[in-house]
Amino acid sequence: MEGLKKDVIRHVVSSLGSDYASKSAYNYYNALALAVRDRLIDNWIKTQRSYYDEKAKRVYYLSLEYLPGKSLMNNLHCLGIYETARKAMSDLGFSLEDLAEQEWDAGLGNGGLGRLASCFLDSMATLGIPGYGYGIRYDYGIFHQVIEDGKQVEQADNWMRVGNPWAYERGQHLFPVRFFGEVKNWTDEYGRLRHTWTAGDTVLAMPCDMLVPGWDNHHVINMRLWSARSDVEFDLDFFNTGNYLGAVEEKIFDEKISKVLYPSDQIEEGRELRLKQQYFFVTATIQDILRRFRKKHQDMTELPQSVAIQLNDTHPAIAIAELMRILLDEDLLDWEVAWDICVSTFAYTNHTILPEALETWPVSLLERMLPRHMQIIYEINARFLREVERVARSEDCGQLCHRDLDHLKQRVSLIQERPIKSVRMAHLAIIGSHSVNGVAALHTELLKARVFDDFQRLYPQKINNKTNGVTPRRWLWSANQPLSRLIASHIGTGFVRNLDELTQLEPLAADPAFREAWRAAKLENKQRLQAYIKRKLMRELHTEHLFDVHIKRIHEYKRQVLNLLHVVTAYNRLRHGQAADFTPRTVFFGGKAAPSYFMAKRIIHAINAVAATVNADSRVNDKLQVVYLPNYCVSQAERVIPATELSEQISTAGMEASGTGNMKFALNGALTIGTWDGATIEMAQAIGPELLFIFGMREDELVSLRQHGYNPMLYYHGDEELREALDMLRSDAFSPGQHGLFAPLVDNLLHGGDRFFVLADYRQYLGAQQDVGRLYLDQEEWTRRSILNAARMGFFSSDRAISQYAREIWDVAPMAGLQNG
Ligand code: 26M
Repeated sequence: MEGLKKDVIRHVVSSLGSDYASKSAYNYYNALALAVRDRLIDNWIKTQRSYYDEKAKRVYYLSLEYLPGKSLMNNLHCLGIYETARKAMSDLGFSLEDLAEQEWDAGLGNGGLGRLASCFLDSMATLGIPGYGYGIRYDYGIFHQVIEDGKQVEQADNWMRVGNPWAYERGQHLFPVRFFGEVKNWTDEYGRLRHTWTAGDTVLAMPCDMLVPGWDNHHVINMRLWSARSDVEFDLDFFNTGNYLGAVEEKIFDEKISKVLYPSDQIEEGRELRLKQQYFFVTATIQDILRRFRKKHQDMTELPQSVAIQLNDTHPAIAIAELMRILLDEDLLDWEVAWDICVSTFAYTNHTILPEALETWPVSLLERMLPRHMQIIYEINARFLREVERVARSEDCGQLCHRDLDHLKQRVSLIQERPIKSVRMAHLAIIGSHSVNGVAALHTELLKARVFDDFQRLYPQKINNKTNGVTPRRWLWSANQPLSRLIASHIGTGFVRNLDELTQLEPLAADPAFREAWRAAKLENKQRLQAYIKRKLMRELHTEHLFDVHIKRIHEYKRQVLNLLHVVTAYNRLRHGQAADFTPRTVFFGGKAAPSYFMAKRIIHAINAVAATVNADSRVNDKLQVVYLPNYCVSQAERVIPATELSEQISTAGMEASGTGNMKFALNGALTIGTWDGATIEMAQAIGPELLFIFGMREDELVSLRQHGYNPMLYYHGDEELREALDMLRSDAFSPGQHGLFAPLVDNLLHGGDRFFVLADYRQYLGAQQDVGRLYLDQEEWTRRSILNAARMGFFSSDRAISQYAREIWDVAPMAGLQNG
């Protein structure tokens, strides 16, 4: 402890240039972070050396998004110095918890996809897998959300304004990135046609490294984020022409590339700068991968034995064309050889089946910005379509007439003709990879049977499932110390590394003393949230209420509106005196809407309007409260999830690829109210469906309802409570003086086809909520179920997920000797 104290004081003085006697929390947080980083870097260097020594196969995880959140507490726990740090800082006059609050969340992602990437890095480090995360260091992460007059307002997230003590910026290791220009043809010594991409604009990519430690094992891996730097200052011509201000303007223009994270998920916007971001990040990453590879290899055909590249959705899929370009134009390999290397190296994970989220880029844009890549994509497509024709003809399917073959080719082509000629990035990713995986069992089945059915027939071995998982280090041990300590006092701490060990809790579910201790831990978390809400929102929570929580991105398919209709109905029952047996509850909502997503923003407004009405109504507000948590983010999730008793996972069946929040809640002892969707299905199977509150139509039932003609009006006319709730929303019951404010929301349900079947599931949802309320009155039974839920969550560790990727996709093994310290 004395060592750490000395290091902290030294950093306050010599790294931060401050007087250690002026006790600024900000300085002491930064100094502590630097002292922790010192302890990580030694292990990082040793880890990297061991990869070279053992000629280990490396895994590269390419993702446009990461959501690490705050690093301090997690790193202290992983290094096993949390207690030491707590005492050291307390000696210096600080509470560690307060210091940790000084850190800004690294919010370099939108939601599930980005957080999954961060959980996966944690698991690679813990399992001792030679992994690297590659991404972009956005200057501005996901926007900061404030709620003004009930509406979302976005503010810039300048997360590095005060510096980032965790990152190593490596300004000397720059990689060139080219755009635009033209392709020149030439003939090589064997008379083969060759291509060279020349001229165009050049930007530089600067690496920033953030270290990711494993749990108690001295293994530290790297998240390398690229930041755009102009090459103007390196090119004296720019200044020598005398146009000084012009040169500086160009510098600013270049550096725009890594300026901001696009704040939308599920909706594709097709902006030119977004494509620039993708290629910028991809080419820098591939250059870095090949640089490392070439240190020990000359023969490029050995690449797949040394390197696995995982594409996190299609966002980095241009990497396939980029690696082809290098192998063809720089290494001068033959097409077939280069293509085999690519397919054996790449693997692709799909995270959504919503059609509006499938990425396409206009051919005209690609031709201009990346002319050589567009040529290569055309060539990939031509060869692929010939192959499709060959397979289709060779197959013994007499029914396959030419007409069908033409249709098949149109459907699977990399190029889509309408509405404008574009490249389908998912098709590129599928053809260029040896593995295509979905993120939960149902999701993968839907990929095979619906979205990518043609590819499933062409390559029956390619599509596979890897159900998502979450890291128990952050989402149980670090976020929920009261519960973790209780668990550890009965079964030891092995569960942090091997989550299956939680099954040892099962017998304790029958033990009244353990149940009481479990409830006490939960209450402590509820009180901690209560204090936080009081501080931030100046509201008083009732900790004896059932805490019912719905936090995630705001999206129609996630059906926050269904939850809201339950709240309005509960409100009406209470007002009308028809709810004598109502179990008091507080309903929490939280989440960001894409700034361009009109309906999602209106949903936020509606939630806040209902909240204001309910909370102000003294007839009901001792029994029902609604809280909107502004600026939902990773560190907020870490506070809210441990305090949650009921987890809302109520997406339209078939639409949530997996969900990972669902796992974090159950791991922390919340019960789930949910639909038969995503990984919630597998959770129900692992836990026992009778221990969750499952309701609603299933995916196949929705397909047939859609086919037979779904008429939301039938539900409106047939259900008095539903009609009352919708009529209130449409009138100005929740928006006094602003008539029609929420009409778009209601119209969308009644006259817009209710694409997400809110009305179809309403009555069943109310029934399930009734069951929830009733069970909560029996605290012994509720607690028993809560314990069993957590006890059976072992499968949903990201360690299990990563082990499956390593074995079944990457063909890598954990490093010997590094796994256990
Ligand atoms: C696309 C174009 C332009 C800008 C942004 C995007 C974009 C960004 C993120 C599109 C989709 C994005 O993420 C999708 C996502 O988060 N999917 C979620 O992935 C989780 C991890 O697998 C799953 O658990 C969720 O069910 C799934 O919705």
